[in-house]
Amino acid sequence: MAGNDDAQLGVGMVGYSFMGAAHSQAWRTAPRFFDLPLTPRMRVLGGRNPEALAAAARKLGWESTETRWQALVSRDDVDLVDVCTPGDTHAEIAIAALEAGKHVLCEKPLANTVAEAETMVAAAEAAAQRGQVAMVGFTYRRVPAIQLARQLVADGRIGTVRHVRAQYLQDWIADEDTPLSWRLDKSKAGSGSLGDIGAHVIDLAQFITGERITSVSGLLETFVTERPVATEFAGLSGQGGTERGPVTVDDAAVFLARMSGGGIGTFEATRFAYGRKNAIRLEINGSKGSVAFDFEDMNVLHFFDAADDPAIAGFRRIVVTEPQHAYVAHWWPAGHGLGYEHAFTHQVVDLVEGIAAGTHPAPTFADGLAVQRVLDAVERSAASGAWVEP
Ligand code: SOE
Repeated sequence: MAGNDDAQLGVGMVGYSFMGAAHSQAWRTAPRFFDLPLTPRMRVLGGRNPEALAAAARKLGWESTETRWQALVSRDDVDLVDVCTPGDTHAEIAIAALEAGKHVLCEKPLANTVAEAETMVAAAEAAAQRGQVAMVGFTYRRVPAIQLARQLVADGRIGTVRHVRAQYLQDWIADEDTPLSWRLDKSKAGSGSLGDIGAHVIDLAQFITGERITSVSGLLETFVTERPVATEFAGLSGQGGTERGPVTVDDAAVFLARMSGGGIGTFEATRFAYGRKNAIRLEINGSKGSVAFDFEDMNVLHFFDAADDPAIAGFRRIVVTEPQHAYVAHWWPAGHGLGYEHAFTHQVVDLVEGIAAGTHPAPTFADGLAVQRVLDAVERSAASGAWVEP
Protein backbone atom coordinates (compact mmCIF):
# COMPACT_ATOMS: atom_id res chain seq x y z
CA MET A 1 0.00 0.00 0.00
CA ALA A 2 1.67 3.18 -1.24
CA GLY A 3 2.71 5.52 1.55
CA ASN A 4 1.40 3.25 4.30
CA ASP A 5 2.47 0.59 6.69
CA ASP A 6 1.61 -2.71 4.94
CA ALA A 7 -0.98 -3.50 7.64
CA GLN A 8 -2.86 -0.23 6.96
CA LEU A 9 -5.25 0.95 4.26
CA GLY A 10 -5.24 4.72 3.79
CA VAL A 11 -8.78 5.97 3.11
CA GLY A 12 -9.87 9.25 1.57
CA MET A 13 -13.58 10.06 1.52
CA VAL A 14 -15.29 12.70 -0.61
CA GLY A 15 -18.53 14.03 0.88
CA TYR A 16 -19.61 14.26 4.51
CA SER A 17 -23.41 14.47 4.70
CA PHE A 18 -25.72 11.55 5.58
CA MET A 19 -23.78 8.91 3.62
CA GLY A 20 -20.44 10.39 4.66
CA ALA A 21 -21.45 10.07 8.29
CA ALA A 22 -22.61 6.46 7.82
CA HIS A 23 -19.41 5.51 5.97
CA SER A 24 -17.23 7.25 8.58
CA GLN A 25 -18.93 5.21 11.31
CA ALA A 26 -18.11 2.06 9.33
CA TRP A 27 -14.44 2.92 8.74
CA ARG A 28 -14.06 3.69 12.48
CA THR A 29 -15.96 0.67 13.76
CA ALA A 30 -15.01 -2.21 11.44
CA PRO A 31 -11.50 -2.84 12.89
CA ARG A 32 -12.92 -2.74 16.43
CA PHE A 33 -15.38 -5.61 15.89
CA PHE A 34 -13.78 -7.61 13.08
CA ASP A 35 -10.22 -8.92 12.73
CA LEU A 36 -9.26 -7.20 9.48
CA PRO A 37 -6.16 -8.03 7.41
CA LEU A 38 -5.69 -4.30 6.83
CA THR A 39 -6.52 -1.56 9.32
CA PRO A 40 -8.41 1.37 7.72
CA ARG A 41 -6.66 4.69 8.39
CA MET A 42 -9.07 7.64 8.00
CA ARG A 43 -6.49 9.85 6.33
CA VAL A 44 -8.45 12.62 4.58
CA LEU A 45 -11.95 14.00 4.14
CA GLY A 46 -12.80 15.91 0.98
CA GLY A 47 -15.32 18.72 0.58
CA ARG A 48 -15.69 22.24 -0.80
CA ASN A 49 -16.59 24.40 2.21
CA PRO A 50 -13.41 24.74 4.35
CA GLU A 51 -15.18 25.59 7.61
CA ALA A 52 -17.89 22.93 7.36
CA LEU A 53 -15.31 20.40 6.11
CA ALA A 54 -12.97 21.02 9.07
CA ALA A 55 -15.86 20.65 11.52
CA ALA A 56 -17.02 17.43 9.84
CA ALA A 57 -13.48 15.98 9.86
CA ARG A 58 -13.17 16.62 13.59
CA LYS A 59 -16.62 15.18 14.32
CA LEU A 60 -16.33 12.13 12.06
CA GLY A 61 -12.70 11.31 12.87
CA TRP A 62 -10.70 12.18 9.76
CA GLU A 63 -7.01 13.15 10.10
CA SER A 64 -6.88 15.88 7.45
CA THR A 65 -8.96 17.64 4.82
CA GLU A 66 -8.78 18.55 1.14
CA THR A 67 -11.02 21.14 -0.52
CA ARG A 68 -10.28 19.67 -3.97
CA TRP A 69 -11.17 16.01 -4.62
CA GLN A 70 -8.53 15.98 -7.38
CA ALA A 71 -5.85 16.51 -4.72
CA LEU A 72 -7.39 13.86 -2.46
CA VAL A 73 -7.35 11.11 -5.10
CA SER A 74 -3.70 11.88 -5.88
CA ARG A 75 -2.32 11.64 -2.33
CA ASP A 76 0.30 8.96 -1.67
CA ASP A 77 -1.21 8.22 1.76
CA VAL A 78 -4.57 7.31 0.17
CA ASP A 79 -5.02 3.73 -1.04
CA LEU A 80 -8.83 3.80 -1.33
CA VAL A 81 -11.23 6.57 -2.29
CA ASP A 82 -14.76 6.45 -0.86
CA VAL A 83 -17.20 8.45 -3.00
CA CYS A 84 -20.08 9.81 -0.91
CA THR A 85 -21.21 12.65 -3.17
CA PRO A 86 -24.39 13.21 -5.21
CA GLY A 87 -24.63 11.02 -8.30
CA ASP A 88 -23.56 13.66 -10.83
CA THR A 89 -19.94 13.45 -9.58
CA HIS A 90 -19.64 9.68 -9.08
CA ALA A 91 -18.15 8.96 -12.50
CA GLU A 92 -15.50 11.70 -12.62
CA ILE A 93 -14.27 11.07 -9.07
CA ALA A 94 -14.33 7.26 -9.23
CA ILE A 95 -12.61 7.11 -12.63
CA ALA A 96 -9.93 9.61 -11.57
CA ALA A 97 -9.31 7.58 -8.41
CA LEU A 98 -9.05 4.31 -10.35
CA GLU A 99 -6.69 5.89 -12.86
CA ALA A 100 -4.61 7.18 -9.91
CA GLY A 101 -4.18 3.56 -8.76
CA LYS A 102 -6.68 3.63 -5.89
CA HIS A 103 -9.34 1.16 -4.83
CA VAL A 104 -12.83 2.70 -4.92
CA LEU A 105 -16.05 2.41 -2.94
CA CYS A 106 -18.81 4.41 -4.63
CA GLU A 107 -22.25 5.20 -3.18
CA LYS A 108 -25.37 4.08 -5.02
CA PRO A 109 -26.70 4.38 -7.57
CA LEU A 110 -23.43 3.91 -9.43
CA ALA A 111 -24.10 6.86 -11.73
CA ASN A 112 -26.86 9.07 -13.11
CA THR A 113 -26.88 7.44 -16.56
CA VAL A 114 -26.08 4.12 -18.20
CA ALA A 115 -23.38 5.82 -20.29
CA GLU A 116 -21.62 7.09 -17.17
CA ALA A 117 -21.95 3.68 -15.51
CA GLU A 118 -20.45 1.99 -18.57
CA THR A 119 -17.37 4.25 -18.43
CA MET A 120 -17.01 3.43 -14.73
CA VAL A 121 -17.17 -0.30 -15.42
CA ALA A 122 -14.54 0.05 -18.13
CA ALA A 123 -12.24 1.95 -15.74
CA ALA A 124 -12.85 -0.63 -13.00
CA GLU A 125 -12.07 -3.54 -15.36
CA ALA A 126 -8.82 -1.86 -16.42
CA ALA A 127 -7.95 -1.14 -12.79
CA ALA A 128 -8.68 -4.76 -11.83
CA GLN A 129 -5.79 -5.76 -14.08
CA ARG A 130 -3.61 -3.64 -11.78
CA GLY A 131 -4.99 -5.35 -8.65
CA GLN A 132 -7.47 -2.61 -7.76
CA VAL A 133 -10.92 -3.26 -6.31
CA ALA A 134 -14.11 -1.27 -7.05
CA MET A 135 -17.39 -1.72 -5.19
CA VAL A 136 -20.77 0.05 -5.20
CA GLY A 137 -22.59 0.73 -1.93
CA PHE A 138 -25.79 -1.31 -1.98
CA THR A 139 -25.41 -1.89 1.73
CA TYR A 140 -28.80 -3.53 2.43
CA ARG A 141 -27.38 -6.75 0.94
CA ARG A 142 -25.33 -6.95 4.15
CA VAL A 143 -28.26 -6.99 6.58
CA PRO A 144 -28.12 -10.49 8.13
CA ALA A 145 -31.81 -11.18 7.39
CA ILE A 146 -31.25 -10.37 3.71
CA GLN A 147 -28.26 -12.72 3.66
CA LEU A 148 -30.48 -15.45 5.15
CA ALA A 149 -33.21 -14.79 2.56
CA ARG A 150 -30.68 -15.20 -0.23
CA GLN A 151 -29.37 -18.43 1.33
CA LEU A 152 -32.87 -19.93 1.63
CA VAL A 153 -33.61 -19.12 -2.03
CA ALA A 154 -30.21 -20.44 -3.17
CA ASP A 155 -30.80 -23.66 -1.19
CA GLY A 156 -34.10 -24.16 -3.02
CA ARG A 157 -36.17 -23.77 0.16
CA ILE A 158 -38.84 -21.72 -1.66
CA GLY A 159 -38.46 -23.51 -5.01
CA THR A 160 -38.88 -21.65 -8.31
CA VAL A 161 -39.46 -17.92 -7.90
CA ARG A 162 -42.96 -16.99 -9.01
CA HIS A 163 -43.44 -13.50 -7.51
CA VAL A 164 -41.11 -10.70 -6.45
CA ARG A 165 -42.95 -8.03 -4.47
CA ALA A 166 -40.62 -5.15 -3.65
CA GLN A 167 -41.39 -1.82 -2.05
CA TYR A 168 -39.25 1.02 -0.71
CA LEU A 169 -41.53 3.40 1.18
CA GLN A 170 -40.47 6.71 2.73
CA ASP A 171 -42.35 9.92 3.58
CA TRP A 172 -39.67 12.58 4.08
CA ILE A 173 -41.07 14.85 1.34
CA ALA A 174 -44.78 14.04 1.71
CA ASP A 175 -45.07 17.53 3.26
CA GLU A 176 -45.36 19.90 0.28
CA ASP A 177 -43.38 22.55 2.19
CA THR A 178 -40.30 20.35 2.65
CA PRO A 179 -37.62 22.35 0.83
CA LEU A 180 -35.69 21.38 -2.24
CA SER A 181 -32.48 19.39 -1.93
CA TRP A 182 -30.05 17.85 -4.37
CA ARG A 183 -32.10 14.63 -4.31
CA LEU A 184 -34.96 16.56 -6.00
CA ASP A 185 -32.71 18.00 -8.73
CA LYS A 186 -32.31 15.78 -11.83
CA SER A 187 -28.98 17.44 -12.75
CA LYS A 188 -27.56 16.23 -9.39
CA ALA A 189 -29.47 13.04 -8.60
CA GLY A 190 -30.30 11.71 -12.06
CA SER A 191 -33.77 10.69 -10.92
CA GLY A 192 -35.88 10.83 -7.77
CA SER A 193 -37.35 7.92 -5.83
CA LEU A 194 -36.58 5.63 -8.75
CA GLY A 195 -32.80 5.94 -8.61
CA ASP A 196 -32.37 6.87 -4.97
CA ILE A 197 -34.43 4.10 -3.34
CA GLY A 198 -35.80 2.10 -6.26
CA ALA A 199 -32.18 1.18 -7.02
CA HIS A 200 -31.96 -0.55 -3.64
CA VAL A 201 -34.97 -2.82 -4.18
CA ILE A 202 -33.88 -3.60 -7.74
CA ASP A 203 -30.48 -4.68 -6.42
CA LEU A 204 -32.03 -6.61 -3.51
CA ALA A 205 -34.51 -8.46 -5.76
CA GLN A 206 -31.67 -9.54 -8.06
CA PHE A 207 -29.36 -10.36 -5.12
CA ILE A 208 -31.89 -12.47 -3.18
CA THR A 209 -33.23 -14.37 -6.19
CA GLY A 210 -29.94 -14.66 -8.05
CA GLU A 211 -31.91 -13.66 -11.14
CA ARG A 212 -32.03 -10.59 -13.40
CA ILE A 213 -34.96 -8.33 -14.33
CA THR A 214 -35.45 -8.92 -18.07
CA SER A 215 -38.21 -6.44 -18.95
CA VAL A 216 -40.20 -3.68 -17.23
CA SER A 217 -43.34 -1.60 -17.65
CA GLY A 218 -43.09 1.56 -15.59
CA LEU A 219 -44.89 4.65 -14.33
CA LEU A 220 -43.29 7.74 -12.76
CA GLU A 221 -45.12 10.59 -11.03
CA THR A 222 -44.18 13.94 -9.55
CA PHE A 223 -46.95 15.01 -7.15
CA VAL A 224 -45.39 18.31 -6.02
CA THR A 225 -43.74 20.21 -8.87
CA GLU A 226 -42.21 23.11 -6.94
CA ARG A 227 -40.97 23.63 -3.39
CA PRO A 228 -39.29 26.25 -1.18
CA VAL A 229 -35.57 26.72 -1.83
CA ALA A 230 -33.65 25.49 1.22
CA THR A 231 -31.96 28.11 3.40
CA GLU A 232 -30.29 25.35 5.42
CA PHE A 233 -30.20 21.60 4.97
CA ALA A 234 -28.92 18.59 6.92
CA GLY A 235 -29.42 14.87 6.29
CA LEU A 236 -32.72 14.64 4.47
CA SER A 237 -34.59 17.73 5.61
CA GLY A 238 -34.08 21.42 6.22
CA GLN A 239 -35.62 24.89 6.34
CA GLY A 240 -37.06 26.68 3.32
CA GLY A 241 -37.27 30.39 2.55
CA THR A 242 -39.84 32.31 0.52
CA GLU A 243 -38.10 31.63 -2.79
CA ARG A 244 -39.45 28.56 -4.60
CA GLY A 245 -37.96 26.30 -7.27
CA PRO A 246 -38.91 23.35 -9.49
CA VAL A 247 -38.80 19.67 -8.60
CA THR A 248 -37.21 17.99 -11.63
CA VAL A 249 -37.38 14.32 -10.60
CA ASP A 250 -40.01 11.69 -9.90
CA ASP A 251 -41.63 11.61 -6.46
CA ALA A 252 -42.72 8.02 -6.94
CA ALA A 253 -42.05 5.12 -9.28
CA VAL A 254 -43.95 1.88 -9.81
CA PHE A 255 -43.18 -0.83 -12.32
CA LEU A 256 -43.98 -4.37 -13.35
CA ALA A 257 -41.11 -6.72 -14.15
CA ARG A 258 -40.36 -10.09 -15.69
CA MET A 259 -37.60 -12.11 -13.98
CA SER A 260 -35.03 -14.26 -15.79
CA GLY A 261 -36.28 -17.37 -13.98
CA GLY A 262 -39.81 -16.96 -15.37
CA GLY A 263 -41.36 -15.18 -12.41
CA ILE A 264 -43.01 -11.75 -12.36
CA GLY A 265 -42.40 -8.73 -10.15
CA THR A 266 -44.09 -5.64 -8.81
CA PHE A 267 -41.85 -2.79 -7.65
CA GLU A 268 -42.66 0.48 -5.88
CA ALA A 269 -40.46 3.34 -4.66
CA THR A 270 -41.99 6.44 -3.11
CA ARG A 271 -41.21 9.31 -0.75
CA PHE A 272 -44.94 9.99 -0.22
CA ALA A 273 -46.00 6.97 1.85
CA TYR A 274 -46.95 8.97 4.94
CA GLY A 275 -46.05 6.98 8.04
CA ARG A 276 -43.48 4.78 6.32
CA LYS A 277 -39.99 6.05 7.26
CA ASN A 278 -37.62 3.55 5.67
CA ALA A 279 -39.81 0.58 4.84
CA ILE A 280 -37.92 -1.73 2.50
CA ARG A 281 -40.39 -4.57 2.03
CA LEU A 282 -39.57 -7.67 0.02
CA GLU A 283 -41.68 -10.79 -0.36
CA ILE A 284 -40.54 -13.56 -2.68
CA ASN A 285 -43.15 -16.27 -3.38
CA GLY A 286 -41.87 -19.55 -4.80
CA SER A 287 -43.22 -22.95 -5.79
CA LYS A 288 -42.32 -24.36 -2.36
CA GLY A 289 -42.67 -21.41 -0.03
CA SER A 290 -42.00 -17.71 0.63
CA VAL A 291 -39.63 -15.32 2.35
CA ALA A 292 -40.65 -11.84 3.54
CA PHE A 293 -38.65 -8.94 5.02
CA ASP A 294 -39.34 -5.39 6.23
CA PHE A 295 -36.37 -3.14 7.07
CA GLU A 296 -38.49 -1.43 9.72
CA ASP A 297 -38.19 -4.80 11.55
CA MET A 298 -34.74 -5.48 10.13
CA ASN A 299 -33.59 -8.24 12.51
CA VAL A 300 -36.43 -10.54 11.44
CA LEU A 301 -37.06 -12.69 8.37
CA HIS A 302 -40.39 -14.42 7.75
CA PHE A 303 -40.23 -17.82 6.07
CA PHE A 304 -43.14 -20.03 4.93
CA ASP A 305 -42.43 -23.66 4.03
CA ALA A 306 -45.22 -25.15 1.92
CA ALA A 307 -44.11 -28.63 3.03
CA ASP A 308 -45.17 -27.94 6.60
CA ASP A 309 -48.18 -29.77 8.03
CA PRO A 310 -51.14 -27.57 6.96
CA ALA A 311 -52.54 -27.91 10.45
CA ILE A 312 -49.59 -25.99 11.89
CA ALA A 313 -48.24 -24.21 8.78
CA GLY A 314 -47.59 -20.51 8.84
CA PHE A 315 -44.86 -17.90 8.39
CA ARG A 316 -42.02 -18.53 10.78
CA ARG A 317 -40.78 -15.30 12.39
CA ILE A 318 -37.02 -15.93 12.40
CA VAL A 319 -35.06 -13.58 14.65
CA VAL A 320 -31.83 -13.32 12.66
CA THR A 321 -29.47 -12.67 15.58
CA GLU A 322 -27.90 -16.06 16.13
CA PRO A 323 -24.08 -16.37 15.94
CA GLN A 324 -24.41 -18.58 12.85
CA HIS A 325 -26.18 -15.80 10.94
CA ALA A 326 -23.99 -13.66 8.67
CA TYR A 327 -21.80 -11.13 10.55
CA VAL A 328 -23.80 -11.48 13.82
CA ALA A 329 -21.13 -13.39 15.81
CA HIS A 330 -18.97 -10.25 15.76
CA TRP A 331 -21.58 -8.16 17.53
CA TRP A 332 -24.01 -8.94 20.32
CA PRO A 333 -25.60 -12.04 21.89
CA ALA A 334 -28.77 -13.48 20.35
CA GLY A 335 -31.80 -11.18 20.47
CA HIS A 336 -29.95 -7.88 20.88
CA GLY A 337 -30.17 -6.91 17.21
CA LEU A 338 -28.35 -4.70 14.73
CA GLY A 339 -29.22 -1.38 13.10
CA TYR A 340 -28.97 0.57 9.86
CA GLU A 341 -25.31 1.44 10.41
CA HIS A 342 -24.12 -2.17 10.82
CA ALA A 343 -24.59 -2.98 7.14
CA PHE A 344 -22.14 -0.17 6.32
CA THR A 345 -19.60 -1.77 8.67
CA HIS A 346 -20.15 -5.14 7.00
CA GLN A 347 -19.56 -3.44 3.65
CA VAL A 348 -16.16 -2.17 4.89
CA VAL A 349 -15.26 -5.60 6.26
CA ASP A 350 -15.95 -7.41 2.98
CA LEU A 351 -14.25 -4.67 0.95
CA VAL A 352 -11.07 -4.68 3.08
CA GLU A 353 -10.95 -8.48 3.07
CA GLY A 354 -11.37 -8.47 -0.71
CA ILE A 355 -8.55 -5.96 -1.17
CA ALA A 356 -6.23 -8.02 1.05
CA ALA A 357 -7.15 -11.27 -0.73
CA GLY A 358 -7.07 -9.79 -4.25
CA THR A 359 -10.73 -10.64 -4.84
CA HIS A 360 -13.64 -8.45 -5.98
CA PRO A 361 -16.47 -8.38 -3.41
CA ALA A 362 -19.97 -7.78 -4.76
CA PRO A 363 -21.65 -5.59 -5.61
CA THR A 364 -19.08 -4.69 -8.22
CA PHE A 365 -19.38 -1.79 -10.65
CA ALA A 366 -20.78 -4.33 -13.15
CA ASP A 367 -23.56 -5.10 -10.64
CA GLY A 368 -24.12 -1.36 -10.34
CA LEU A 369 -24.40 -1.08 -14.14
CA ALA A 370 -27.00 -3.87 -14.15
CA VAL A 371 -29.12 -1.80 -11.75
CA GLN A 372 -28.52 1.32 -13.84
CA ARG A 373 -29.85 -0.47 -16.93
CA VAL A 374 -33.08 -1.33 -15.10
CA LEU A 375 -33.47 2.27 -13.88
CA ASP A 376 -32.99 3.51 -17.43
CA ALA A 377 -35.46 0.94 -18.80
CA VAL A 378 -38.12 2.05 -16.29
CA GLU A 379 -37.64 5.69 -17.32
CA ARG A 380 -37.91 4.78 -21.03
CA SER A 381 -40.97 2.66 -20.37
CA ALA A 382 -42.65 5.43 -18.38
CA ALA A 383 -41.99 7.83 -21.27
CA SER A 384 -43.25 5.48 -24.00
CA GLY A 385 -45.88 3.40 -22.24
CA ALA A 386 -44.25 0.29 -23.68
CA TRP A 387 -42.49 -2.66 -22.09
CA VAL A 388 -38.70 -2.11 -22.21
CA GLU A 389 -35.76 -4.49 -21.75
CA PRO A 390 -32.83 -3.23 -19.61
C1 SOE B 1 -32.75 8.83 1.05
O1 SOE B 1 -33.76 8.29 0.35
C2 SOE B 1 -31.80 7.76 1.59
O2 SOE B 1 -30.80 8.42 2.29
C3 SOE B 1 -31.11 6.98 0.46
O3 SOE B 1 -30.34 7.87 -0.36
C4 SOE B 1 -30.23 5.90 1.05
O4 SOE B 1 -29.61 5.14 0.01
C5 SOE B 1 -31.07 4.99 1.94
O5 SOE B 1 -30.25 4.00 2.54
C6 SOE B 1 -31.76 5.81 3.03
O6 SOE B 1 -32.54 6.88 2.43
